[in-house]
Amino acid sequence: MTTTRTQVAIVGAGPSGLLLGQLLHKAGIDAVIVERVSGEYVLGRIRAGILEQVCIDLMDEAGVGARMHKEGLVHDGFEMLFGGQRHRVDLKKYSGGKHVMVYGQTELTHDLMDARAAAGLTTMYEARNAAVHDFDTAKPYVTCEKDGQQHRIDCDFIAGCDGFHGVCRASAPRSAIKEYEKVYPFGWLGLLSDTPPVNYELIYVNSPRGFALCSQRSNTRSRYYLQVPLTDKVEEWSDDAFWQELKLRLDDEAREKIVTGPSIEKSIAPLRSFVTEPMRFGRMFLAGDAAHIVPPTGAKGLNLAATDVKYLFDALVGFYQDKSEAGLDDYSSKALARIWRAERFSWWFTQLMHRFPHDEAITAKFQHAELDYLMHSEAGLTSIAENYVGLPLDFGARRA
Ligand code: RFL
Ligand code: PHB
Repeated sequence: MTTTRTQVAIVGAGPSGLLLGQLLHKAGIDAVIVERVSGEYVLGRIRAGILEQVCIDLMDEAGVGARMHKEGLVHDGFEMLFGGQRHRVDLKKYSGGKHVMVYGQTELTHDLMDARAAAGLTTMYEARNAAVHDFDTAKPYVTCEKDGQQHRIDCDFIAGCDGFHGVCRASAPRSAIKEYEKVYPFGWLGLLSDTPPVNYELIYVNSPRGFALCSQRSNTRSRYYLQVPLTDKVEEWSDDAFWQELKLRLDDEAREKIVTGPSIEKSIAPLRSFVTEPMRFGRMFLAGDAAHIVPPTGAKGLNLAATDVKYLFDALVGFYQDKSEAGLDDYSSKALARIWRAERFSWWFTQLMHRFPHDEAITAKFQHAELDYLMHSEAGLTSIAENYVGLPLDFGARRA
């Protein structure tokens, strides 16, 4: 058994863990990250694509924003297609000048990994059987195995950044935790291809055949999604079948313009809304997907993870630099207030855009009427835009 000591032991090297590690490093706080899989495996997961301003700002605060600003695509709006017609949501106009940025989770993770490696910071990849101990005391620790060797990491705090299937949330006492969950009766089949995007801005589609999304990673790389039944298997979907179905859900202009090509990646993601309360258990704090999941319709998952990290980082800085526990005490309630707002928006946007099994014909009519109202109302457009670009970090406080 080797024993090391650090201030913050972080479980999970996804975006949450890596961003927290980088921010702490910049503030002179020591952290060790323990990750179950390899770095290549983490980078191979194709996930989020849209960054809100708070996430962009955090990458800058962590000192890793240079490539993102060079390569990221600024989007001032997106389009909604329903009833054969496209309508634009002008994010800039309706959110007081804000925008979002197209920059894939893979790229963001890459930048954080590179910065961590360049600073010589410790990430234990392929660490098996991680376990968290004594977080109800002032001397918590993490254990794991790597290359047949047992490791123990003594720390002041544990950051549970280990995603939905991680060990941290699972180790919290059942009597102290409450979980809220909704599983949707469909999934998203995603396809990545080296073809130019069909449109500069994203197109969210409500069609009689189900939801579709035209997204992208760059000017030469597209990401498209189709709502599919949960029973579908990715192997059953040839590239040709995917393109054919996507075209059926688009409008004439997009159908004619779309450039198809071989997939680089294809996968089905289930859709879920999930929240854990609280997010603190003594000296263990959950952040990101370890504590909550949103359906991807509002592009909120990665951005919410980033704001959890911001709140946790500020709380840890308060502890180490100002000897104050106030931030740590407030972390859970502050993060959860923001999380529930994003959960509400993601759930609402999901039910507005998808076909649910056993829906009556009237449901599609209600959806169209709501979409039609939203696209022609200043209040409706403002509501969508301010939620999509991300509510300000002090949202509740400003209106209290
Ligand atoms: P992650 O990215 O899941 O990272 C957690 C890390 O913890 C590791 N881990 C462990 N390490 C050590 N010991 C253990 N016992 C461990 N158990 C797990 C894992 O290997 C992993 O590396 O969580 P994090 O960092 O909180 O980041 C959150 C984001 O990844 C997530 O919110 C988004 O990707 C959600 N999401 C999407 N969000 C969007 O905004 N737009 C999207 O299009 C989108 N697509 C997706 C998604 C999430 C998906 N998942 C989780 C199934 C598509 C998928 C398939
Ligand atoms: C993506 O590009 O993967 C993406 C974009 C917007 C969403 C969901 C996913 O709402």
